[in-house]
Amino acid sequence: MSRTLVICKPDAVERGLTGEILYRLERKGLRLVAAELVVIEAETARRHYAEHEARPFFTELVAFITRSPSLVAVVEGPGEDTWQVVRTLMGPTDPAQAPPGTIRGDLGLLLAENLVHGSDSAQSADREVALFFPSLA
Ligand code: 3AN
Repeated sequence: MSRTLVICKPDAVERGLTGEILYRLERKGLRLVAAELVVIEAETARRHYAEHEARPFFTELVAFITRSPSLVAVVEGPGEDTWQVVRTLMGPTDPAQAPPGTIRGDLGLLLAENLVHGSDSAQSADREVALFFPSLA
């Protein structure tokens, strides 16, 4: 069993797509372990996206993820690669390039508003679950 962090970002909440996104994860067979609708604090966002700190879009990224509530969740699956299962369901970063059948491919168009975040490795999953849900660490 392993767990990973999923964020239905502000664009997903604003567009009323959190049910659709969680539905896809649950239908796949992943189990919801924790979920919270919350406006992510700027400091938490900066820590979450620390690897992008030097990138030109960092300020924009933090402003976007903190602009309105996100649905932050932890999901669990039977294998060691739950993070990868979620990434496959999400599709590539740029929704315009994401194939049909994926969350981003079916529901998104904009790189900066790509609906969903999923941890990108087992190590990131552990770090991100601990950041948003310290009681699960
Ligand atoms: P992913 O969300 O697929 O893990 P990352 O980790 O490369 O993608 O990027 C994190 C977030 O930063 C993306 N979800 C996207 O919203 C934003 N982002 C990535 N590249 C760019 C870019 N070139 N311009 C604007 N925003 C970007």
